[in-house]
Amino acid sequence: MASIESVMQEGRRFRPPESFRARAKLKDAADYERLYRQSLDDPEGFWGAVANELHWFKPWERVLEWEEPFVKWFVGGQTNLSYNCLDLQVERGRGDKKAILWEGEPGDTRTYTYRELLAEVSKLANTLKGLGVGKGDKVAIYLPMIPQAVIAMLACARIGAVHSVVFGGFSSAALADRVNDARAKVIITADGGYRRGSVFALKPLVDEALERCESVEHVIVVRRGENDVQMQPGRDRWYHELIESASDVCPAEPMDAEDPLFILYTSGSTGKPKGVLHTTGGYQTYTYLTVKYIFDLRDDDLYWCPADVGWITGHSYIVYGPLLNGVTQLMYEGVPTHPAPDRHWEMVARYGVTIYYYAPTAIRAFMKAGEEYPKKHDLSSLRLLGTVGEPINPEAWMWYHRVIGGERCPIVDTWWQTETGGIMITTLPGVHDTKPGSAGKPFFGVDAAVMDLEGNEQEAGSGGYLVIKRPWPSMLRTVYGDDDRYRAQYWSEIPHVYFAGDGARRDDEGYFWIMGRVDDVVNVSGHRLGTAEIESALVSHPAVAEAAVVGRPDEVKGQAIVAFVTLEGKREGSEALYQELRAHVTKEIGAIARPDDIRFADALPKTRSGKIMRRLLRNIAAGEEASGDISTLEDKGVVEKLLRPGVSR
Ligand code: 6R9
Repeated sequence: MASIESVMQEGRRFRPPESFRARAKLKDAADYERLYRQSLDDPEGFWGAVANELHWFKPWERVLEWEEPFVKWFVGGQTNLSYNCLDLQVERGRGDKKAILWEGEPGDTRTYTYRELLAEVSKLANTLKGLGVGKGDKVAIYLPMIPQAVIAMLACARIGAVHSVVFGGFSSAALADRVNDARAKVIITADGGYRRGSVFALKPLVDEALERCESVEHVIVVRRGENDVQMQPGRDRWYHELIESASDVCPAEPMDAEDPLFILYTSGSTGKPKGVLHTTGGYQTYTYLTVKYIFDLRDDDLYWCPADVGWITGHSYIVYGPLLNGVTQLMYEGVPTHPAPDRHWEMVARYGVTIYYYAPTAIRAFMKAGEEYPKKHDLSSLRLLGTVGEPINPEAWMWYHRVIGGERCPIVDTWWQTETGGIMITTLPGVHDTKPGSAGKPFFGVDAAVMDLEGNEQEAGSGGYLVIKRPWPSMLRTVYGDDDRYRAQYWSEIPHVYFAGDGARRDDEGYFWIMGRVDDVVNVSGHRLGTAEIESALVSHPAVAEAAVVGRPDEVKGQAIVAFVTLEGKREGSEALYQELRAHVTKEIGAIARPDDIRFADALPKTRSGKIMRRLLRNIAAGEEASGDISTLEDKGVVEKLLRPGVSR
């Protein structure tokens, strides 16, 4: 809470630097106001015009059909995202322009022009077709950050297969759950990839997952780590062998605007991750426009978003949005601190990166490592910075502005979600003043508000729930296979509006200040995790009777994971069990979900109706007084014990 209060008192603001504004696509508040008004008054006219900047095989009949909570955009139109990312760029004279400058962690490099990328994508698309993959089939992608991750996504989009990218840091169990939920027919993976100077294996995790997945017929394996892997005859094939004989011409399949493009799993407040479903026409239109205006792209920019394609940021702002705009981008395989904490700055200087878009947690880690690292490099090529994934505290914002941006680069703090598909709230870099800690204003077409649970809009300055009052083009269409869950989760908490799950307030200039999740979702280093998921991983261990997981404020990660655990029978907590439970969660979900702290308790604080009092546990985890109303607590002795030193590991 302390951090929220300090944000509410934040009064600093920064004008767009004149040098930036002079060349910006949009530079006046009036431009923004006019376009924003138009986007709300005439969404069909506004989005129709934007969509027409891309290629359509067949024009749509209607721009928008809304039957709450189900939306259709560009009804009857046919298009293809892979076509728009590749063929269209070649047609527009960008064939020889570099699309991707890739660098592996060990320092090896590879580049693709738009024409070369089109050829590679077509080869893999033909290969997939040869394996019997067609329109509507699901393909799981489980890869390190190598160019084949982008190629695989575009190859799926080209033939109308639906991709489901699973972050390479997820465990085999998490992979199996996702593969089974989508009933994927093919998995595209690699032997391994580089991370912190050594190879991590992926293929063995796929082998393990596949013991539980019946839908998978083929596994395509990219050679990257050169680590030993077992290839199962008939099922597993090497990528390089398969594409060798494939034709590099593969016409893009005309897709209905509402045909599914991808499923991406994300955590919610209940145990099972949700398959967020995005479709084709609206998603491409929205990601295209957001990149164009929010990153204010110019043809000579070198754009870099060092996220992973396993997250929505990678989907929308590494793959689709940037390529739809014909940008040249840098892509990097490894961690920012290898071999030293200046890896990113060294790369920014060496390549001449102009736009850099990354997570607050990384900025806080860079800050902690010390400004001598960025200071070693010439960062003068940078002209625009961005952040995504979690609230940025004003101190980190100021450091980013001063040390990385040299006080000359606007910062766009972009609020959005897996479900929203694209950036929803941000400043426009040539238009708006920035205020450290505030994401800014709604993007075109976004009718955002702050409400109470009854649906009353809150006055400026008052906190409430962040909602969106009408559909936008890249809105999720449903939770894959579960329309009821979609309706219940997003369109029922507050009547007739999209419920984002974040707390927020709006100031008297219409700037939004996001205050973090209001549900049981924790944000650890920008990774979104459901506490229920981690709890269910913990209780699947035989020693654990009950578990409650909460977030605790953390200087670098934003939030750290604290688990309160009661044990079966007469078992006692110990260092060994602590390590064992951490390893168990890593195996069940992945290292990103590993608790930072496990407190062994005799009992968990519960209300008389048996609900675990999470708010109280959050206070205890944060080392705060157990404040607030504990009158419904069943056994007050439980809290006293939890507060006493010695109960934690
Ligand atoms: C894109 C992405 C979504 C959640 C969201 C919110 C938090 C994202 C933010 C931010 C404050 C920002 N979040 N951007 N909070 N300011 N600029 O991160 O998607 O992984 O689905 O997470 O992240 O809490 O609800 P996702």
